[in-house]
Amino acid sequence: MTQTMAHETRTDDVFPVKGVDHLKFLVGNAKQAAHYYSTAFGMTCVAYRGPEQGYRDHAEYVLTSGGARFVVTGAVHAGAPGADHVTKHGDGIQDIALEVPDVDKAYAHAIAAGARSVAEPYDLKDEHGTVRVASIATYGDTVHSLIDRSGYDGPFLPGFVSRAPIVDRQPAIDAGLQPKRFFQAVDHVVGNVELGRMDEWVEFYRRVMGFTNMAEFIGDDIATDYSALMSKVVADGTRKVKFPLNEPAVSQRKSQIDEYLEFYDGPGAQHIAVATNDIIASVDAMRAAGVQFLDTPDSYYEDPELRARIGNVRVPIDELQSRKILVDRDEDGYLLQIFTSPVQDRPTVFFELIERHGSLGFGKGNFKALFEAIEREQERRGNL
Ligand code: TYF
Ligand code: FE
Repeated sequence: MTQTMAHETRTDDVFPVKGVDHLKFLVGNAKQAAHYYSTAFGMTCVAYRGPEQGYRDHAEYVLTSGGARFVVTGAVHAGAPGADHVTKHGDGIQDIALEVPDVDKAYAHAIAAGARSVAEPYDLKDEHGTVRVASIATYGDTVHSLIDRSGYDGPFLPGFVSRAPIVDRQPAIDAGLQPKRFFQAVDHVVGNVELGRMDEWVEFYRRVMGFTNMAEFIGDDIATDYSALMSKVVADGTRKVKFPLNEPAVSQRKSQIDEYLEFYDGPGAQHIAVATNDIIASVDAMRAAGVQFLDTPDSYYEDPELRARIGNVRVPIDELQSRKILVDRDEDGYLLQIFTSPVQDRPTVFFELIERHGSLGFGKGNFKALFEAIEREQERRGNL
């Protein structure tokens, strides 16, 4: 079944990272995407840049929830950079930007280790200060921008202006109808890569960023039994940044990863897991706003083996069952998690809500139930 491997000990950090700086989504309609993340994900729009600022190519909205920051970018004319990204991939994540203490050092290390350059280090400046940025390529058309914002105190990046939230959630918060925040951080970002390439990408993150293989991964037998995928997790030295990497496994039916690769037209970011302190409140608020989550059959909650294994969690199992929230326990603690359906018409990018209580895992005990749920949706789409 699932195998374990000791986390490699590290003596020096060749590529220190402070965390995920932001996730940049290239979308067909940034105005509506910003509205969706405001209403359905409870995020706050804090900054904007567009034609009004003399920025001719895109409209860009910056949304935050605690420490999580999304940027949704839409082209405003046909020839704008990135317009072809949306044509090819649909709405998707083009940049998984990392905050680093020293952009030049990190970039030099990455390039020396064989990473492909997307942008050499440069400065962005305005009245709020200077931000140093560089970018390197990762899987598919996805990039990692490297960002040092220590010399800047503005709303996002030089050129962006502060703006008022798109929706005023305060009345709903005051009435107890919504939590203040639906989530407070990005927990992990998962990449889907081509068949047979997973180990190359694990090696890429090791060589280029000094990331190490985390204990949990999905081995061969689990893949052929039911999941039709293989997965390994790489993380930075502090384990603040965690990147699971999936590849399709050869199986009778079309793997969920094959379906993604077909509809995204290549490798890309598959799901964003966001960390919440109250998954019950978050799921209720998101469902009320129309977000659809994967279904979990009642048999999952009625399984005596599962009940025995998970023991007591902070809420009665009924509370999880009525909301289809999954639960998993390992030697360090437990976690609660739930997955949305894809958030665009293509069966590509989706989200996960995760509430951790000690567990550092990814819910391996739920893979069977989860993958069966995904396969039921694949079947409905006619892609199995
Ligand atoms: O990030 C993870 O590993 C879990 C499980 O296609 C998972 O969220 C893995 C692959 C997948 C969906 C979820
Ligand atoms: Fe996940």
